[in-house]
Amino acid sequence: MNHTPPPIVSRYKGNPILTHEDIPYPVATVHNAGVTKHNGRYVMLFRSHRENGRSILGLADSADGFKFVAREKPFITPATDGAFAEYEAYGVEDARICAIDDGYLITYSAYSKHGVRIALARTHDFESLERIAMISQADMRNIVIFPEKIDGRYARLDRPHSEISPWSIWISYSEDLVHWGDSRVVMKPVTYHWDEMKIGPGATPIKTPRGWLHIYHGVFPTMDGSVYRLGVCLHDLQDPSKVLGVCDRWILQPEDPWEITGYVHNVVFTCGAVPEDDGTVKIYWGGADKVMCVGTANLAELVDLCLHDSRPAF
Ligand code: BMA
Repeated sequence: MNHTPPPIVSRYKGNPILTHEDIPYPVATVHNAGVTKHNGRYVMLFRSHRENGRSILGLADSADGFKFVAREKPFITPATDGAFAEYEAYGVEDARICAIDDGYLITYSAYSKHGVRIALARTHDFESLERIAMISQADMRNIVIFPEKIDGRYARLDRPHSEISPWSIWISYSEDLVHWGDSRVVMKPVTYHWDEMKIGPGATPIKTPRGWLHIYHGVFPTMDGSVYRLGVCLHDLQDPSKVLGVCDRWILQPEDPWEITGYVHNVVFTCGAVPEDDGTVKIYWGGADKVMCVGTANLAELVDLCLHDSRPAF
């Protein structure tokens, strides 16, 4: 008898959907992509390691969200002049896309000899890009911006580093997208739990009738290195600093060969998910920091898991 429960996330049979072999310029990996819909088509902003170990961001387009074609040239490479150049010199990584106002905000990790911090840029058409500001100091990764203002302010989930506490998810607010503050911690790893080592924001939060659904990553340390998995939590619609529930279980863990072995083994890592009109959500993840994968889940089921199979946010 088979006692395996049906998977929460159904993997697409054609995974991996994009690899370095599909890219028309030399790269070693394709992973950790932000994804959104623009004019009815899917746009994927993926990260690639160059063969010097530093990363750039490229674009791929799709009509159905499964079959993507990469563009001829990368979209974001480290700035070579101006205020951003000093902080992007070691590469740009892990972009998230937030559709808001009349365009798309892009947050990405900027690496340099000064550490890692987050840059904010905007596009209206995925053809041209305007860099807006560096929106954190060093030691911050994984910023996702809520796709609506809350009480007149932009809101974001972020992940500062800390030596005292395991790395946790915080919330911050801004009136102008440039200056952020009013920060407080909203969710922490739980000891001897699948996410006990660190957690970080994943995909741009999705609005549902019962709250903002956030797909995040959690890390567990083992004798064989760390394992990256995905989980879900739900934030209050009016006050997203309130976590209404965190699903006790992971929703996705490395299982396919290209998730177990690659550039960094045992990693599934998300930077983007696209909700569909039929109540499903397409979740995109990097497999082993090497390839891009996609799977489908039911949004109401994910919300139920947060509310009815939950562990404390702290
Ligand atoms: C994190 C980030 C991610 C990466 C993950 C697994 O710290 O660097 O970009 O996917 O590690 O290597």
